Amino acid sequence: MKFTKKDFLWGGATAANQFEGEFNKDGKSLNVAEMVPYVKLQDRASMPLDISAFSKKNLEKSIENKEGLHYPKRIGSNHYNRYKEDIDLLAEAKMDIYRMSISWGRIYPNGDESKPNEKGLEFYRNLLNYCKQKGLKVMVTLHHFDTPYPIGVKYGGWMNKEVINMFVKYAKTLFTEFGNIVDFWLPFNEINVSCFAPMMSATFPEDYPGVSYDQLRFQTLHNQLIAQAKVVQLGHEMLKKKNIGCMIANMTTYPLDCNPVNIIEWQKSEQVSRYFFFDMVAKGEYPTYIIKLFEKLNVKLDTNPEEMNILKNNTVDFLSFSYYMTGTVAKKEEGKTGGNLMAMGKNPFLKANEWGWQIDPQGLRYTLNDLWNRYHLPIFISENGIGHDEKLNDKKTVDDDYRIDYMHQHFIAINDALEDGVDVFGYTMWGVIDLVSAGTSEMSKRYGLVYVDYDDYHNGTGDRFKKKSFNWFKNFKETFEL
Ligand code: BGP
Repeated sequence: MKFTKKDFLWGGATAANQFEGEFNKDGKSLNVAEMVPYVKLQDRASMPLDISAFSKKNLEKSIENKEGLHYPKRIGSNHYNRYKEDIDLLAEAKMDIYRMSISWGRIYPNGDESKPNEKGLEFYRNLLNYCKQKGLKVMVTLHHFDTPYPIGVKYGGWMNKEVINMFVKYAKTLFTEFGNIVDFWLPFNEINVSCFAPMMSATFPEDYPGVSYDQLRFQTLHNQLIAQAKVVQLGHEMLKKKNIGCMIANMTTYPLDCNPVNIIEWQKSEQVSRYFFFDMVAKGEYPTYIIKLFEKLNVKLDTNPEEMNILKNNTVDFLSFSYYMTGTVAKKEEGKTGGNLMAMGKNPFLKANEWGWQIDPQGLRYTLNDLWNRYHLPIFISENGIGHDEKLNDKKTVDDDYRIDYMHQHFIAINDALEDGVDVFGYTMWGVIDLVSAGTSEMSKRYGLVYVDYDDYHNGTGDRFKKKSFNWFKNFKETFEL
């Protein structure tokens, strides 16, 4: 049997801060994501990331880099200079869509300028036009962990409501410039990350003495949710299209077993770690379970009825999420594994990659059904894939059969969900051309169908080589058997 949905959009995804390089060219400012050094991990499965690395004090050292530390995201995969070659590869792989992000700091380096940086606009104009020339649809993320650092310094990051206005101004510029060539917009990548690590949105606890960490993380998220809703409102006015989503890091879990205490624990965890974020962007109001949580944590949001109306009236046109793994939840945890920000409970039925990320294609079918049943909105899977440490072989390729198997199983799960009646309309494979890992800052945690010749210290030519999975992807629509 073949995959039946003819107009399904298949493609690949990247993010500016992990892929472009040229971190200070043509007027661009540094962002928080680019300031975290690469530190060799002794034990890869010991993730998640140590978020204390994101303290302002630590990051400041990286501006002058007196300690000789290495910052892989500043060089990325040198896409800034090789974008034509990269887009050619996506077109050659017969992709329908490319998900990329625009770097805020290339357009408004300090956030508060009255005019955008023309050089930054020019780069993206050329890139987007080239995508169109090659027949690719484009999905653009406006914020992929890359709040410009100057916004952190001058405004204290996303705790400051002024940053909402700066972000809306940035969105307005992009809608004006590229509204006619971009097919889908995602104001935020994994918006819920700000709730787990507000420092990644330039909210540094050291700037807010006396304010609790819970207050910081929920207020940072709240301000981003308001920005998200305002960008939806603006997009609907300016673009006259319904093509705006919001991307959420989806961390599906199962109860460890059928012990009722574990079921209750799991249900609570699903609400707080998953449904909360989808509820906010799809239904536009704070759910009662979160209001109760705020009471318990003594979180008092700085907000007003006008903001609540904006949230309610400007919900997303489609749902979008990243899906890599699933985990388990129990009252008494039995051991944790994987995840770049949050570790998850182990599942004895699943295998994991080297970083402990548990591979679960069936879980994708479950997730798609679950979200469809809950929200009845079209769904786009904007990230999925498998990270592997790889080297080029003598034939200048990588025999990544595990990636082919991973894709095959997940594509079957998507087809199953379609058969179940879920309205899922597209998929972009993460890190389609090798790039620097968000969580580890390693180049050697590779996701691509295309190998990029750089190691963790950026030794190498940066040349691109097709892996075995590239050819599989190129042909799967014709040859794919379910
Ligand atoms: C998501 C991010 C991506 C990406 C991916 C894989 O959380 O949106 O930027 O990198 O996860 O994670 P990692 O690079 O840590 O393996």
